[in-house]
Amino acid sequence: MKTTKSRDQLIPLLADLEEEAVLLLVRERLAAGGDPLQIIEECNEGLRQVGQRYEQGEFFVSGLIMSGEIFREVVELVQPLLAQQTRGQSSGTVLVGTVSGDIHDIGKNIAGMLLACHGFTVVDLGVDVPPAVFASKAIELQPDVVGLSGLITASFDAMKTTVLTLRSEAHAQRCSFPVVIGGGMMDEQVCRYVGADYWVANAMDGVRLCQRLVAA
Ligand code: B12
Repeated sequence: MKTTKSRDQLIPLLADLEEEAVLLLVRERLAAGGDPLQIIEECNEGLRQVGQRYEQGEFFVSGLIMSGEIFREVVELVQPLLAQQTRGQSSGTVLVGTVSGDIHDIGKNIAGMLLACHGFTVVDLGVDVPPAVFASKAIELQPDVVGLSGLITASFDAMKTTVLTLRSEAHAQRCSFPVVIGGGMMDEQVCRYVGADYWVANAMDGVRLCQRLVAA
């Protein structure tokens, strides 16, 4: 069927770093009324395959950079449509950033974009954010949720230190914030190790979780 066929096309095209063909296909699918979230999910899978090929020595870091660049261009194409479709009524502030030592920001940016499309105020601290910066910004802003992003194994310890710093500063100020960790490697075990309250490995799950936390 049509959807299955184009899904099959987008993932391998991205995994093969076929920039022009990926962008052409995304434009065509959007023009035909394709679902922007579905496109992002497929690109996610394409990037996962790029990561595997990098691990297997088939791609170098330049391949990772190229895949990130293609995904950034895809996000530029889908963002206006997503914003139209998802304009939500939620309110609440989410403080996000990629933890110290980690410069991956595509997933964080997508999560931030989707949260904003659902009515959240998103304050983004960027990448390689030191624990003390997370803590001082959280104390200053009093967000409803703090979201830490991390894609590499080394991020686990950075997240752990960030959560500890946040909690001790917040305790001193007699306040508290739920901490959500996001990233492809996040699971229950990592969440427990890091000391966070929640984990997500998908931006839409993050949006739904933030909605629940704000409603509560
Ligand atoms: C693109 C990429 C890069 C780009 C990043 C560009 C950028 N601006 O982000 C560049 C080239 C810079 C890069 C560098 C490196 N990378 Co890299 N990279 C990737 C790659 C291919 C894709 C990552 C990505 O963007 N995925 C797509 C996004 C959308 O997915 P995501 O981040 O998981 O986000 C989703 C969810 O997790 C969630 N989410 C994420 N964050 C948050 C936050 C919140 C609050 C919420 C709610 C949700 C949420 O929402 C998103 C959408 O659903 C991955 C492969 C992979 N499998 O992920 C490797 C990968 C992450 N990189 C890897 C490595 C090793 C590196 C380098 C060390 C390589 C090197 N030798 O230099 C460096 C590290 C530099 C550093 N200190 O950070 C490894 C990590 C392995 C490990 N166990 O540590 C991976 C897994 C590749 C691999 N299989 O080996 N990389």
